[in-house]
Amino acid sequence: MRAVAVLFLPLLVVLAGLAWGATEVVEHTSRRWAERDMRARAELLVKGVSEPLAAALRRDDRPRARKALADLTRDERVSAAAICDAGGAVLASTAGRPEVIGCRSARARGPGEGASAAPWGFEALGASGPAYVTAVPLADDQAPLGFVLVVEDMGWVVGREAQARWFLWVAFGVVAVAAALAATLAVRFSWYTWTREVRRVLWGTLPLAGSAPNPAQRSRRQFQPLLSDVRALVADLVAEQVEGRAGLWGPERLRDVLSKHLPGSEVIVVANREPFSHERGPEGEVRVVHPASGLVTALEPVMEACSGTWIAHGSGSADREVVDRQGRVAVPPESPTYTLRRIWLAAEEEKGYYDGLANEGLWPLCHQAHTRPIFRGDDWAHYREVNRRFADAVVQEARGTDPVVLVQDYHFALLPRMIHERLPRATVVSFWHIPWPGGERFEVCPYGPELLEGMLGSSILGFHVQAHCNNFLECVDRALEARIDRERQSVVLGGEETLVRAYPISVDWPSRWAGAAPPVPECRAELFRELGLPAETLLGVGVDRLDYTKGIEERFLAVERLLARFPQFQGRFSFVQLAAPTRSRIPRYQQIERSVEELAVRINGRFGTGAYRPIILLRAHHEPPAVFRCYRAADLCYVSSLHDGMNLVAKEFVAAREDEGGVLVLSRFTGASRELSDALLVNPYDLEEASAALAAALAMSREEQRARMRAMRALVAEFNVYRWAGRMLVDGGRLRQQDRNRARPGLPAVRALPDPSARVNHRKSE
Ligand code: ADQ
Repeated sequence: MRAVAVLFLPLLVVLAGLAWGATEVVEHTSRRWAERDMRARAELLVKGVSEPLAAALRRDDRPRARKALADLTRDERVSAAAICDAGGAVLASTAGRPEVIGCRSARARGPGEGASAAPWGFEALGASGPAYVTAVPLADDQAPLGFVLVVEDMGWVVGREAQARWFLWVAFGVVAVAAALAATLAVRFSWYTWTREVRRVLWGTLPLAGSAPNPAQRSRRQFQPLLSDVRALVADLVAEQVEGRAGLWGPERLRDVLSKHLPGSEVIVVANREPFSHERGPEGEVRVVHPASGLVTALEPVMEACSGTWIAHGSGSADREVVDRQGRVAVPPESPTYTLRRIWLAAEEEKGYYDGLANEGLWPLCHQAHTRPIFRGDDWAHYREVNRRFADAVVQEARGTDPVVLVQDYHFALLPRMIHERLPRATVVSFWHIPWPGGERFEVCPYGPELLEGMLGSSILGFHVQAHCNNFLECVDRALEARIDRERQSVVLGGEETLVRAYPISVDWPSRWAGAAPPVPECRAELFRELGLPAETLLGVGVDRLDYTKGIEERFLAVERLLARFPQFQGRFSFVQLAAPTRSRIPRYQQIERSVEELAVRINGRFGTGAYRPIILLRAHHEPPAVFRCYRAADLCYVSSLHDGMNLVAKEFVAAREDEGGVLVLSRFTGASRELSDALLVNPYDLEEASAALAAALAMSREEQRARMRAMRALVAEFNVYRWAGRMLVDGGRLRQQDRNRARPGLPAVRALPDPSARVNHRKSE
């Protein structure tokens, strides 16, 4: 109703304005027409008696003039008349001529001496109201003789105008009412259509609270592009509302979410990488190491917030020495809050599952970084077997029948289905931390359908960005006989639905490592001292595992190009690269380690002088305090990934800079570039663009740095890792509730287990 009033009132005002304007125009025009008519009529009347009047004027014959004037006033509209001589004196006048209508005043309103002898007229106040006075000139052959004043009553004109005005107002009133009715109906109709469509969208949005929408109720095509945006928004709003709180996410809120949405649930994380490894040091001591891994960076604070169990491959040299008989150890070592369960893998298992299928097959398959994927039958067998062993561990660790299992990454594509088959009441939320390739590219993988089926054992399957979700759906479409619901962003396989959603990963906020670090100037002074850099040095930083997808070679080449193009930076700019060796048993990684080192040597040979080194390559794993010190000491951070699911280094750099200083130069091919649009975004292959961005970063004013950094910090603060985990867990909780509701007696079990023997039928026939 308010919408109708909002539309109707302006309409009414506009119509009233139009009515007023129209009456003005009509009155003015009809008045002009009436005056013209009255002048014509007066002229005609005067013409009829012009002879006696002209004679009376010539001879100054007043009785004759009066008689002729009396003839004039016989016309019903003429109330009075007078005859004036050429000098403007009244020669004769009928009775009833008002004093104000005189010969001199009439002459003064006329066209003046020597003007044409056309009649002229004017309005005046007559004896019985408004009157129109027409002056009709009289002349003989030689000269003007004078003029005749004809006073016509204007009552009829005024009456006609009032009538026209009344008609107009009535007409506009009718139009206003009709328009209001039409507007009301239109608004009601379109509002109904919109709300009906939005209701449909929302209904489809709350996938976790209802069954799949009836095809007959599908939203219209024009709403399709809006669907995912509206869905995401509504899901967020609903989540905020359900939680009854807004503001930044943190460990406490995450704990609240867990207790509200997954009350009494145990959380089990499965990841290849452990959050802490125990290594034997050179003096025989056991050291705790934080692995260089984005996944660990993201999940460790989550586990601390919600306790539970983390199941991972025990890969540290002293890992076995600190666990109990079941391979369990409480972590973090300094103040334990959750359990780490280690799985031991034989060397050949590790080689086949981890080095082989996962890192020589799936990693290059999913990243567009021009390294050919390698698929070996043995590796695939090990991959399946190791996935099965982790499934066993999940079953062993589960205290109840319905844990929430968070399956992490490309090492465990088969695990979700294995868990689902053994713990059908478990809620399996999987997250794929790397990009997902397009359909054509994925088809080179000989085990594609099995991988997809395995992943579709998840209740929820998460990727960093929507594009990866879309790619996944495309692959399912090409490889499996599954129903894809693009509106709900889900896949139904064997009667079971998996939601496919984008959950952009992030870092903890406020960053504990930044909080624990010394102030920025101190970090800078310490690092400069350690590296032997002069105080005025401009410093760039890169932090990566030594992986070919990270574009470290392209980064060094961009630094070289910067120094060649902008010689003013020679001797003044150094780039420190923290490079953690990774997957070193794989030949491609040995090759990248070599080529990165050779490149650093070549560039240092070309531009280095004395103690000055343009590239400082620190080939080692660094603990987080050292990494954050570098972020805080640097003038810029360059993330040049050739393809990256998200890239947490970019977000860590932002989180590290509470001084709002420093510039982030970021590859467009990272997931992070979709969020951090205030970074200087570059194509890392384009050395001209990249070197220009580095130069711009080094020349950027403090104000601009601050403005950009402030915007990025606000974004990372809001979209932090607690939110990432919270969103997935809230969705998992809702899905779980939905399953429980359906499992109540008398209701059909929609998420029934598929028949494993029938699974081969899910493959699309060739
Ligand atoms: P990664 O490929 O491992 O992660 P990234 O997201 O950049 O990449 O995270 C790397 C992490 O390792 C950061 O926390 C960084 O501080 C740390 N690190 C890097 N080099 C280090 C070094 N030399 N010493 C010590 N620590 C170092 C995968 C995907 C990414 C995705 C994450 C999280 O490839 O796209 O962002 O998972 O989902």
